[in-house]
This record gives sequence, C-alpha cells and structure tokens, in this order.
Amino acid sequence: VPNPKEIAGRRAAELVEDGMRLGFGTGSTVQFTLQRLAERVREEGLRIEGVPTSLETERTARELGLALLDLDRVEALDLTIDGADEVDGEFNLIKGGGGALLREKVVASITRREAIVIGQDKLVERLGVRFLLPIEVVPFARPVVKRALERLGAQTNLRLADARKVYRTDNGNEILDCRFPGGIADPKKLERELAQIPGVVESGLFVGLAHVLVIGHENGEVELRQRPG
Ligand code: A5P
Repeated sequence: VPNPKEIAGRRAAELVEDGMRLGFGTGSTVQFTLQRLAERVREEGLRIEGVPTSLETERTARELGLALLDLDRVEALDLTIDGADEVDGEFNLIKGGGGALLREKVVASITRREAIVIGQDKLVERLGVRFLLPIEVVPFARPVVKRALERLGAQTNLRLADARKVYRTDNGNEILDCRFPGGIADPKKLERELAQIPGVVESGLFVGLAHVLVIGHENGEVELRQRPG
C-alpha cells in the first residue's frame, strides 16, 4: 500500500528548481521531501540552500548534506515545503503538532510560495474539530495566558515531554494545546485575538500563508491544489 505522506513528500521535491532558496519544513512528511532533495542534489547537481524550521530539521538536513541558510543572509525565500496537522477548504492550517510552529511561521512569512505536504486525512471541513490548536507561550506568562484563552472559550492542555517534564520548544517556550468546542469558526478572527494576549508568542493557526497543497491519496495518487484567487 502506498504511504500518502511518502508520495506527497517526494512529489513536493519536484517543485524545486536549480538555484532556489528554500524553507525546510518540519515533520515526518517533509522528511521524505528532504530525502528526495538530497537525491536530486547527488543525481542532478541541483544547487539549493534552505532555512530549517526546527532544530530537528536542521539536524536531518546536515545528515543529508543539504546546504543550510541563515535568516540574516536572505530577505525572501522562493519556496517553503512544510507539513500541517489540518487544512481547511480555504487553505487555512493548524500547525505545531511537532512544536515547530513559531519558526515555521517566521519562515512562511518571508516565503513567496508555501507548499504544504499532507496525506489526504489532514483535509477537514473546519479546523480544530479533531486536532488541538497549539499555542506557544512564554513560561512566565502561562497562568495569565491560560485564563485569557479560557475566556475565549478554549480548554487548555499544557504539553508535556514525558510524565514529569513540561515540553519546551526550540525557543525555550511552552505549548498550550487548545480545544475549541465545535471547532474554530473564524480562523482569521481567532488568530487576531490570540495575538493580542500578552505572553502568547505565536499560534499554530496559519491564515492566508499556504499557496499550494500537495496531497497524497491512499490510492497512490498525488494531487496538487492551488489556492483559488
Ligand atoms: C510541526 O510543528 C508541525 O507543524 C508539522 O509540520 C506537522 O505536525 C506535520 O507533521 P507530519 O508531517 O509528521 O504529520
């Protein structure tokens, strides 16, 4: 049986052209993209550099021999290939299941074309019905942020690394995984409201940032969907 993540991840690597400056996303789907890119570098002499969106991806890229790029050396990126946890019909996303939402969003914000690689099971009618929305929080501010989120109707769960340890992001912050009963009716509005809470560093809501979806289907087909408009 074909693995939807693998076929989508590998197909997305074909969007890359010689000389491009890339964003390297995070997660198990993007792993396949990075592997395929390393093959193309070896086989075709493809010249590329990329900004990693997490320490994990930085490590993988190094192991694969992919050239890395620092944000102080680049103002804009041609293409970022990243995963997502949920995608709605308007290409709004929930990200951050792997905890990398902040760096992923920073990289997406300077990217001309953001390609999202997913298996078909990530497509949803409404965000937040199945998946919790990760919100990155400054540890000092956590109690304040938690109460503010509850006033917005959320149930919050502090992410743990294991039974005794609180999870920390690559940036030293914590994550509150939030359930919004009934899902997220207006992602854009919620993103604005979250950004106004002091102590919230970033949310895993990505609104208007994705341009193309690379969707792996269980029948082995890969579908490319461009954002309408
Ligand atoms: C990382 O923080 C996330 O945003 C990932 O991009 C997301 O969790 C997708 O991961 P998989 O490709 O492993 O499903």
